[in-house]
Amino acid sequence: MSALRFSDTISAALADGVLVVTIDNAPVNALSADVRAGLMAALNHAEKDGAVAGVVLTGAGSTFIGGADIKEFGKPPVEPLLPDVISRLEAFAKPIAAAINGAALGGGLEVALACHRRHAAPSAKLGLPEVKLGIVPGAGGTQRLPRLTGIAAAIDLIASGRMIPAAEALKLGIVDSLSSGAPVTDAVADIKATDISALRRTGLLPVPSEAADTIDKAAADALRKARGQRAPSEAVRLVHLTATSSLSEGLAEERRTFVELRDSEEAAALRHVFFAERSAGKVEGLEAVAPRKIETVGIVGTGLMGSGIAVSALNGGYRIIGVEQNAEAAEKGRERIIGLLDKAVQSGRLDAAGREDRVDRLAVTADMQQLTQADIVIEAVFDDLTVKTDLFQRLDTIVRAETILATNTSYLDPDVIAAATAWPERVVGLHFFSPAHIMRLLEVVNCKQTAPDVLASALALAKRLGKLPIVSGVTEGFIGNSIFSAYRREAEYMLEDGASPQEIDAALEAFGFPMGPFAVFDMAGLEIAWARRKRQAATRDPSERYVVIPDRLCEAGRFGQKTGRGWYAYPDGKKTIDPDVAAMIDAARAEKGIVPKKFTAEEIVARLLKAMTDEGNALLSRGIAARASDIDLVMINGYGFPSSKGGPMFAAGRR
Ligand code: T1G
Repeated sequence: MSALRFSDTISAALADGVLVVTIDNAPVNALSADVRAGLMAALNHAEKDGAVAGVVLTGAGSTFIGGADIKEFGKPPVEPLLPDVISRLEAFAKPIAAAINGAALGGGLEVALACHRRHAAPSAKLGLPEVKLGIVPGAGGTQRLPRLTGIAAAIDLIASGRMIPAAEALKLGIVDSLSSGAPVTDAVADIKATDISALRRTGLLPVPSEAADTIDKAAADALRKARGQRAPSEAVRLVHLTATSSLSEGLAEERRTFVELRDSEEAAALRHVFFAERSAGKVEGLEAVAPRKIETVGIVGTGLMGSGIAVSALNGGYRIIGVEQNAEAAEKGRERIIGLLDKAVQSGRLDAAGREDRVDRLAVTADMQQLTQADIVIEAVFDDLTVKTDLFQRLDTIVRAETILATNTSYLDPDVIAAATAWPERVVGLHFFSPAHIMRLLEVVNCKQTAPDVLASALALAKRLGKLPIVSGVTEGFIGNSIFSAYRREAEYMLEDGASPQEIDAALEAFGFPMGPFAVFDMAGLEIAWARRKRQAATRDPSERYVVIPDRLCEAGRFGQKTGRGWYAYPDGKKTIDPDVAAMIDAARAEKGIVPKKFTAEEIVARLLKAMTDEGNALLSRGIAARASDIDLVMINGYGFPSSKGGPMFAAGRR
């Protein structure tokens, strides 16, 4: 087979009269300018060479094509543009087949859709995830996919941006076959057997007819899930166009919409989040450090947090040894963990075999000696310093020397916990967010004495748990709660200065938070912060402004939703404004001689954003957070900051 090279990333070989073109653009074969130019050159060659009966496109490595090159966004476009390459593919006079060897996403799937045939490896994933970047497919996805799947299925896939396995793509008519061997082999055979005169050009296929209410339901579901984000609703509109417009009209409208969205602030924010997630958990100098082998995870305490951590670890394929204080508590803990697995089965997230496999890997016992088998022990016991240090000192006498000890503390100082043990270098913080089997965010706390390979092991564990690991240095509240405390403090200051709880909440909800701060405090319970404020009272800086209003609420037994009253009243569970709270706020202002001021929603957002970014900048300058984008990810994934705004640091212009 003669090897040909058309660009740095595009090579080809003639196999049995078929030109097999390979895209090799590590790490994900993104459709960079070099890939696009190489593909055009390969097509020019295939067109002229009489020995070429047809073309097969495939990707090098484990990805077919991971999409357009997101790194090119925001830069001047370079010819040939992807839509031009795709139109050329579809109109090609000789048959072209896609051999989908791995993920075909975004522009990658759009390239495959423009080919005349598609053969996928069973392990391949396919999807049009553009809406997750605040854009819509910009190279024919909204116009060609419906011609294979019908409008309703196309709306669901494009508006959700979800990836589907090759088997589902086969069922939907997106691919023509699942390859038992190499997709390239099937694709070459298919090309040789193709009747040139009957080439199927996706864009020229009629849109399959389907019941109007099927389409309407798909559209309604998609818009509901979009929660006001613009890209999904534009995607729905563009897919609908296929029912009434020609391919060229639809492609033109799709391109116009794509360019407009691509240049939007929301798309820039979501691209920031995309790249932020890929740099999270990277610690300079740690790349060369080998993590310790972890297969068995010990979890002391199988309450709310411990059981969630256990399910997360079971999902990661680990063996779990849960430990409780006595046999009865152990049985309760086991039931709690299995109950969570049963919920996953009921919701269709887990099948029966997966449940059985997890139960087989689970043991919950009152015998702490079992932890000699553990490679890491995570404590999820009551957040009290004596309880935790006693436990770690006891574990020192039980676990093996290379076993890692991880504390899940939210507010205690893990350096103090580590210092109480015989080998502080094996202690690390793993601050899970509740519910631990659902929340992706995991703060990995790098204590003063944590050994590099222990930190590397914690990050490897986090990745296998499917978590988003953010490394934090040691400070009270680590990254997330430090910033949330600053946010809460500023909200209380604004309350005292003249804004009402409902005005502050409304402003933040209009900005994109699912709930404003006061509604969040009522949901979480006011007594937790109250207990902390009372603990800190003796050491509080008397010169620091202190707002007594939350204490007044707690002294009146108003702890939030659970007591039916907090910042709001909850008659029959419905949140309502409570005039008693307004009176308490007025009284507190009067005691300080504060004349209440009016604030606009913009002023409220700006002031709370500044409080978060001031704290964020302080954490960066102290080395608690490694990068501004880590802070953005913590606030988006742990505290409801809208990803469409990119996080507090991005929203405030700190990239
Ligand atoms: N462009 C540029 N770089 C990309 C990229 C892309 N599309 N996808 C990934 N990377 C980088 C990533 O930043 C990281 O870099 C490395 O590749 C590994 O990524 C016209 C306009 C393909 C499933 O949204 O979902 O097509 O940190 O850690 O876990 O309509 O990457 O190593 O320097 O995620 O194996 C649509 C995005 C684009 C797919 C592989 N496509 N990528 O996962 O690796 S818009 C997407 C992914 C578009 C068209 C529109 C995943 C993956 P670094 P990774 P992975």
